[in-house]
Amino acid sequence: MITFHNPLHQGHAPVHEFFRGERVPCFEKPARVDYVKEALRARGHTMAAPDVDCSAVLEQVHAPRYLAFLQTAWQQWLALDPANAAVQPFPSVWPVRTLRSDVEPDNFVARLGLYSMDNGTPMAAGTWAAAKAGADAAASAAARVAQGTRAAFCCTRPPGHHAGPDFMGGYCFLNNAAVAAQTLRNQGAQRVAVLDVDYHHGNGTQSIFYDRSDVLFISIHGDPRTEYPFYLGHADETGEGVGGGFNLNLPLPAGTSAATWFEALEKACARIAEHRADGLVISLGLDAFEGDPISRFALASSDFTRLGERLARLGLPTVFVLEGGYAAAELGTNAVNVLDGFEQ
Ligand code: SP5
Ligand code: ZN
Repeated sequence: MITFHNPLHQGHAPVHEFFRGERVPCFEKPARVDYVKEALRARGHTMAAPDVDCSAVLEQVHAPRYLAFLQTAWQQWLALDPANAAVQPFPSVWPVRTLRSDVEPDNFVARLGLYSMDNGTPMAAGTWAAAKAGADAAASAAARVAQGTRAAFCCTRPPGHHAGPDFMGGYCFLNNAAVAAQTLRNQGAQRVAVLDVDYHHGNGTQSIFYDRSDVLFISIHGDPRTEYPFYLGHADETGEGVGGGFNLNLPLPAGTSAATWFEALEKACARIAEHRADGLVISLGLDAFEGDPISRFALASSDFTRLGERLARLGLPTVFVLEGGYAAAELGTNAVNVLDGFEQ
């Protein structure tokens, strides 16, 4: 399968994140994509650099003030103190209920809170460049599919599905899957479906398309009553306005077996067929894997082949976008199993 990789992903290399009050090494690390690229090469997939500038599409899915902030965030951080080059900024205050989110404080860390949903999304010097090149790779994959190629894969990090219209979160900065879906729409698809199979609910993608009927969003994920991102992804979220009925959440309890997971996949596939989608984006998180260190589903590596086979039977032009998956050494096998299952 033609794969668009992100040539700048290694510039996004924050060192630590917070977990239970402790600083721990980042789960979302450059080696993840290196393992996927290694498996792609070993199994004969074609690799290409991004050939589309997604800037105009980014403005269709993200707010201008968020994009402006993100683009220069690291320089703003260094302007406070050159020694900050060796330190990761973390937000400390968030504009929750009753606080104002229409003001943009002069204080950088306060602005970081305005544009973040959590303190679990560390930035580094090359974060903007990496996120932008990744979104370019997603747009490139979608453009290739819009031009008639059956399927394409965007192999990138940082991931994207937690990034909402105007915020980062969950290791995500720019919503690559939303960029892919919007690119398909811009280039002729009438009805797109985004199916998110990452262990975590794709809250960002849901929010971006929540009031739209042209992009159906479906997610199979750990029940947010116990799993991140907690505050979205519940079964009663079905869309709003003309988007009513065009959002389907299929939360499953932590510990769910592969058999039950595939039952949810059947529901998702039935809804995609009912939508008469003419383009499909898969938010391809591999953290439903039984060996994932931060997730609690039980898919085996062979189940990812089965996932690819089932998605192929939808018969749709398909863009795969890499999301999460933290069992780094198995990530290549699991991701490429989906692609090979799709193509066999
Ligand atoms: C793209 C993606 O998969 N983002 C996931 C973000 C999850 N961030 C919260 C991590 C919480 C880790 N909980 C670990 C429990 C380990 N026992
Ligand atoms: Zn995830």
